[in-house]
Amino acid sequence: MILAIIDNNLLYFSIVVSYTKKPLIGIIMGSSSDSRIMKDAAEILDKFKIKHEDQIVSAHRTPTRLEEYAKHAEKMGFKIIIAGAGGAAHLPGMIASHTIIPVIGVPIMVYNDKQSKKTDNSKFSSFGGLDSLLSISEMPSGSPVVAVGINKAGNAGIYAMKILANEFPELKNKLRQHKSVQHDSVLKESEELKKQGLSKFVKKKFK
Ligand code: RP5
Repeated sequence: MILAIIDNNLLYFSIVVSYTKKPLIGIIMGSSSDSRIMKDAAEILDKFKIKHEDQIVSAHRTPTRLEEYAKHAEKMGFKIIIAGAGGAAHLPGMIASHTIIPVIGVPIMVYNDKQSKKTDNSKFSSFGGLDSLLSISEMPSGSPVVAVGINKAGNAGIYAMKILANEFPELKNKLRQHKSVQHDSVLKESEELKKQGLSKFVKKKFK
């Protein structure tokens, strides 16, 4: 949509981008093994009809691609990049160093999905994801990346929506609705707990 804005007798034409028309968020992850966690970000964005483009970009295995991706993201006009990585999680920080687009980092606890022998624990994070969290959050002064909790990709999706809501006011109502659904579901569970008593409630809920 093109809007004409009259300000002090000057006529400006402003292009208003709808949040439903083109991808506004780039979701990237260091490996296909991160996809099971990163899908939570995609799911929340899909639920609120926010388009996103998803790719695998590895800071260590595809360093030149990482630089190309930063250019691609700027060209695409992404407003936010959500970047997930495990272990020595350099992807969010390195992407942030190549672009001015805000980056939300998702620290991922490394699993051993790709191991042929599922009993081989060699790829399991010895640090429970803290390695990744610190790699993402401890960026040097002047080069910030925000980090959500370990494996909390869904929160990255919600936070991205909150940033977008500054530009697309329709999203503000959707975020308010989201809060109210959460509120109601806590009340409903509390009522059930009160009615059934703690022991029965736990048995039923976690059987
Ligand atoms: C990181 O190494 C990735 O982000 C992933 O979390 C982890 C393990 O990757 P794979 O060896 O399973 O591909 O760079």
